Amino acid sequence: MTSQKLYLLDYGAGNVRSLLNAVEKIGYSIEYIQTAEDFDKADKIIFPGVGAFGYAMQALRAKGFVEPLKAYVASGRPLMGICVGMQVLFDGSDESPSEPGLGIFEGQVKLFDNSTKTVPHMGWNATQIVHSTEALAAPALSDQSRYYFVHSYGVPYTGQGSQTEFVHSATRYGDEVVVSSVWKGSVFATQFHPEKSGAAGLAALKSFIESDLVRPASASPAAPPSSIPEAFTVRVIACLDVRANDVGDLVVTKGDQYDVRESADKGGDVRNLGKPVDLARRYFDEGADEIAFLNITSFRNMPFKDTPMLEVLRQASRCIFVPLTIGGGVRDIVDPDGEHMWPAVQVAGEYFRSGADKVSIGSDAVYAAERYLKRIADGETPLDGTTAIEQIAERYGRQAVVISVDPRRVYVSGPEDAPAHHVVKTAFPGPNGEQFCWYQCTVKGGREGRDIDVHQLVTSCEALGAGEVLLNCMDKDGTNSGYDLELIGDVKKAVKIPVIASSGAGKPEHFSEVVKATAADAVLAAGIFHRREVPIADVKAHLKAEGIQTRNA
Ligand code: 1PR
Repeated sequence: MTSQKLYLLDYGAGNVRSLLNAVEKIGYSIEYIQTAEDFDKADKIIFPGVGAFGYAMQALRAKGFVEPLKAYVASGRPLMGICVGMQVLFDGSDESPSEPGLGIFEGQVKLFDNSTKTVPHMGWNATQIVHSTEALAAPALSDQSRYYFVHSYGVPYTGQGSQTEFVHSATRYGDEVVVSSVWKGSVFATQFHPEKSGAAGLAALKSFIESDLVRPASASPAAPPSSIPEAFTVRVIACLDVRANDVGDLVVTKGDQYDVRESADKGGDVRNLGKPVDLARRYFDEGADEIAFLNITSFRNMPFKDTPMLEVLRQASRCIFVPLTIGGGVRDIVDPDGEHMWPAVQVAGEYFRSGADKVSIGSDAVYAAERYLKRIADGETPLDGTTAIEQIAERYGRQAVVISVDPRRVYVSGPEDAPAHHVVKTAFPGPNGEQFCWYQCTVKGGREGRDIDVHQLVTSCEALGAGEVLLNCMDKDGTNSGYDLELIGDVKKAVKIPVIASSGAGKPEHFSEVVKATAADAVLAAGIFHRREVPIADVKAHLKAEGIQTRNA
């Protein structure tokens, strides 16, 4: 395939690796716009958006890009904005009230209401084309497809006034309908991430690149917000626990209640279920909505730059076009030479630059929550900006920060036996008939229990700025006996951010059960996918049959 050039607006937006990979995948190369003069030579620009509205506008201004960008648009040359790259085309955002937007489109970006739903809006949703322009070459969005959204702010869709001239599609998220793409003249922009939206997203990107897509100037009647259907889906996530085995090969392994070694009579080796990139690629092809790699031993004995997970991410992100999460060892690190220090935010930055979309933090989230609670108990300001969660959320947005929780049950006779903890009544009594339990958080891959419960952990981490909870359960991990519904339901009620149900999936019915019983936002499994016991397609078909919307890959 010939490699043609596209221009990418480089304003330091963080992770553009996924976009580069997607553009290359469809046969094009990227040249960066790094100075105001570079706008003159550009004939097709992609304007990526990562992070916050204010950060993006400040960066555009600092680079002297605001006027050249407006002039470029006025000249009628094509521009495609993505996510925050769409939002900054509007007048302004409640996210950064002091930073005016580019004002190319009329309207204000507003925060979603989290009293009625989980925020961020994170996952796969439909885009409903709202205008009746008989366009010869409309950007290729399909009403039948789902696209990957991740944002806490959006432009409310009204279908009135100037919106009839530029709104291309709208998307319902619970009780709100937002603009999901705009198209006017030769400006096309999406709130979702085409580069993370599988085949449908690549098709949207390709249609922008390969056609002229000039929308006729006349306004046309637009569909009313009430006509936009709910189409948000539950995400199905494949999780790969990765470590080196005893002969030094990097393998996907799988624990049984976190024990990843075969029994002694089978040799006691680390279980080997395949190669990380190969398996992840298989899951992408089979329709996984997201893939998580957990580096379960953190490779503590080598310089961080040499950690094999960076190369795993680089390779995986070249062939996988759904969100990738990386966990394990996201904290302040000192290299074995004792000299080179990597603050957690830099560790995360290396992962993002290698192709990750989110980082997950396990042990360090527990320590951060402990310090947060202590500051409250001591009457100090609870947020001091020193934790990895705060720093990564501030730099890359909270949607990029997942906390991975490894709890286990501690049975008690009643709440009075654990007054410092959030005790729940259980329908599954303990070994001595105990009717109650609390969920103790652990660190170091479950090897050390701490005096903090899951409720304390997730609420503290949400306050610190985490954007999502990956909720494992040591008692259920690898058992195939179904998710811990009591744990997940309890956490789901405690936070507004998305909760991923993990540990224990054994058959398709377990997935629908956990969604119906707890309203989990995503369902994750490992063992049954690795061992090919249940294909991802069967899980999705079952969810659909149970009335739960999923994405068709
Ligand atoms: O503490 O920030 O370095 O992160 C370490 C990460 O490694 C954490 O996310 C922790 O959950 C993970 N981890 C550490 N040790 C293990 C282990 O298994 N020995 N894996 C481990 C945890 C649990 C799930 C698993 C689900 C689904 N794995 O991710 O994939 O339980 O399994 P199933 O469907 O087979 O039941 P840090």
